[in-house]
Amino acid sequence: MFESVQEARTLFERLGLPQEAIASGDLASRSPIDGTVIGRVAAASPDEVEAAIGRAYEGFLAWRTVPAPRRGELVRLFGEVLREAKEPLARLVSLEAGKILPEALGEVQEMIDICDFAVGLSRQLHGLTITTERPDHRMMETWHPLGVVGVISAFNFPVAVWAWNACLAFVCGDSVVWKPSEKTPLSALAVQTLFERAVERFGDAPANLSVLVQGGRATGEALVDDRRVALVSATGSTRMGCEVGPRIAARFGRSLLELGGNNGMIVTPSADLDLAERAITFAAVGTAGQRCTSLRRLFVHEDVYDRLVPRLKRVWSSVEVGNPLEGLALVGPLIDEAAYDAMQTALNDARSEGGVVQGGERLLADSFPDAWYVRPAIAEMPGQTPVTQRETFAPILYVMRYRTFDEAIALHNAVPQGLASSIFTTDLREAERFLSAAGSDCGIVNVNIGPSGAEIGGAFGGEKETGGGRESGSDSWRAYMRRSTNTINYGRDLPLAQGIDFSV
Ligand code: UN1
Repeated sequence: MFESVQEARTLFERLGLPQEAIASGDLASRSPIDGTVIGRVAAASPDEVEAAIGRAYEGFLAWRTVPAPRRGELVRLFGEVLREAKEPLARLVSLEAGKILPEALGEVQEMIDICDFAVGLSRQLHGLTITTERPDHRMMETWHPLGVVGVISAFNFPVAVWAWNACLAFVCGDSVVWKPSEKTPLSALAVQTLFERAVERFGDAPANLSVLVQGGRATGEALVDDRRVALVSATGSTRMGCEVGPRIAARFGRSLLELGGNNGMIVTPSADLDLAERAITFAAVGTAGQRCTSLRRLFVHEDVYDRLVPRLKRVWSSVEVGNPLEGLALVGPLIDEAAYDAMQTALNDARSEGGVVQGGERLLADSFPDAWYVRPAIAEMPGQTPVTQRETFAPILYVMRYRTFDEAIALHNAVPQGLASSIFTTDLREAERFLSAAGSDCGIVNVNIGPSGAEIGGAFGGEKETGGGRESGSDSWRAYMRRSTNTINYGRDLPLAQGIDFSV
């Protein structure tokens, strides 16, 4: 029989973490696999958070003058440590967040990938040289380290989202204070320990480049309200972002928000339906529908609806649901009972709004009475009713028919969120229109792949209620630095800009 407490102990040992680290404290970690408490950690009080920020600030002051390529060396070593610890760390993520092992391995791989990306970046934190209107002058911009970066992360990507932020922050010369989800404190503790191993190998890094503060709301608030935290990067619900964003703005701090998504896909008459079926399945039921990029709204052209939707229903009724660390399950448990309740509420709303629902029922309650496994649900909706316009963090796919492409794009964009989107088509005109200024209004717009599972090389984030932040690849690093514009006069005169005459 599967023994989650034993598994947690074994993993802690394999990761080189002391068992005492998970033995006591007011914050309990429950494995969603069977609902058992697998460890405990101490939550940080607001005073402890304040002290932690002070330590991280000291770390920043020393780190900011270390040359960026040398800072990259620390992240390179961290990537090595992660490669060595990939399997046990992924198993711990499975155990604590409930995602299936292949996806947990993928999550750790995302951490390794962002390490590699950040190492390269550490030699490319370029500013521009800009032509100046004044003779014997030079104008340029320099990117400097920003300060302490606060990272607030969610349970569903308990390790990778921190890495996207932290690895960029470290090469940019910042220090990091991390408040992980109170549902996944052990994964965070493991990552912090692995990072410290890299710091040891590096040799002369300042102390407290990465500080972990565990806890719930009060811990997060202490981080959000502290003026020494130059940037707060927060991943979570739109409700959380609505509170956090204005509080940070009120003290003129910077925020990077990754909030809710309500991601859509359009399947047009020319689509390759075999590919579409596979992409829809991974995006809608993968991670038990608990990615911010999960597919939630599917718009199918009326000419292909009756070919595609019955196929999806067959997959939905047969997809293997079960223990994410054993067997062949593709769908693990929901994170907790509250997630199950929210799913049932959404399905009831869908029915009362005229939807026809297949699936959604609880599974495996006999073997796991304290865990929340569900059959993924597919809801055929008469239109884009209210329930389809809100994000429910569960495997529910709302399916709608459309007639004209204009109508499909309009429906697609008619929700408050704007994270990820996709289209399945082999028609060049449709694909390009979807990608154009008049197409999808999301931060991520894909053709012939689903909305989830982004690579780290692109900028990750979305518009509207998703919060507008961009993390990970492309030029996201700029959010973790401050820009100084420099004008240098190497002449013997003092010409003023705009030709102003101010001779005395
Ligand atoms: C998230 O769900 O918070 O694109 C992040 C994806 C992953 C990241 C998801 N690379 O699905």
